[in-house]
Amino acid sequence: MKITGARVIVTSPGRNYVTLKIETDEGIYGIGDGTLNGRELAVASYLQDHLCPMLIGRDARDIEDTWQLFYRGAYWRRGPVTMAAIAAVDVALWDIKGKALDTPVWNLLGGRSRDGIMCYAHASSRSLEDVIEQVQRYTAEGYKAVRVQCLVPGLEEMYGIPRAGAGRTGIGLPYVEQGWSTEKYLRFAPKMFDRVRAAVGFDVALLHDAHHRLTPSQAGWLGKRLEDHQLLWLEDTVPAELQASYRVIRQHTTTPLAVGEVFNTLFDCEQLIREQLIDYIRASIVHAGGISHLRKIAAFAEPYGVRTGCHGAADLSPVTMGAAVHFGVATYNAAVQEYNVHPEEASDVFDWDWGLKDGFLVPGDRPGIGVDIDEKAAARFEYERAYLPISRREDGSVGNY
Ligand code: GCO
Ligand code: MG
Repeated sequence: MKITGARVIVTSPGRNYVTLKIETDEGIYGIGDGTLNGRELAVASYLQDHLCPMLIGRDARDIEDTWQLFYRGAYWRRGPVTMAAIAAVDVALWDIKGKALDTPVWNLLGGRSRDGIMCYAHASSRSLEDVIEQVQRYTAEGYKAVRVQCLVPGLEEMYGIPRAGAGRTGIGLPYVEQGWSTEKYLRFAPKMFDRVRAAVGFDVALLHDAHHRLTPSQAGWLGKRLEDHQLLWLEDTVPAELQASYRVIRQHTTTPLAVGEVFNTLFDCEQLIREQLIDYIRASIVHAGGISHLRKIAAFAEPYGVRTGCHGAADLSPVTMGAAVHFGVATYNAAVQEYNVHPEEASDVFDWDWGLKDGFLVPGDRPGIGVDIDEKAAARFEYERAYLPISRREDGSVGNY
């Protein structure tokens, strides 16, 4: 089965998405996601200018060989741009294989370990009362887990998840800057969980994201203070590249720790997993080299008791989410999948068969990954340059996003 075409579709139905479509001489095509929030065109060029020409004429069945060709063959390895581009190719080829064999991708990954993967929703607001109401609403809808984020009193903006449209406009700048104070955050976060747990009880799993803004000792203190609230996880406490920091954090708290949405390969988390410094690895299919590489991360983590809790913010397209659902039902140590509703217009462009059932994401029964793209509709939503907000600390210096 020869690859006859490979093209990149950049579209912005509510937000930017980069999709790769690979065509074969048997009339079967597959799609993969290469979206890298705020740096989308770098991946589009990497694919268009460098990988697509090499794909033409290759056998679409040889997924592993194609992965190795692009990873090892480039000499310049790793990094988010490279690994998102490789992921787009990889997922498109798994999609083709599923369609060629007339079977969903979970069946190619060893079959099901479960019928659906538990997901978590997002309660996020400027007001704590509103956050509590959101948790209650999600619980009533059947969600088993909810991430809790709230505006820190004394700060002007939320952090971590930009409000809709943020980043597209700034005052005199093409990007938005937001003030940050770790001290104010640390005073508030434990009280927030005191209030939320008192209101919603312990039947719902709660999660929280610190977005890389703490030092190891601050993280240890926060984790310790939150222990009685029994979080499912405390995410991204310190900058993710500081793997050794987790030794300090781990010695100070038993709150479960998650890290890794910005990781691109196993090498970014090898120490964290081998030393059992974390409980959940958050690497995603799109940013960690596709299904083929994420499987290897998961396989490495399994004997150490580390489970996956893959990133799934709205910048991870319905294509990645489709692949993630197959990965989540097939992979033994997949624990939870982040889930964020995509912008409404995304369903004009993408058509997917995965769905939400009682707090679990479940695959549909189409062959491949079960997601398609309407290229005509995609052309109606032109790319718009967008940036993630920049964080500035109270002393004026740039902080970690
Ligand atoms: C999460 C993430 C997101 C990221 C975003 C960056 O846990 O979902 O931290 O909120 O900030 O996906 O592109
Ligand atoms: Mg996060």
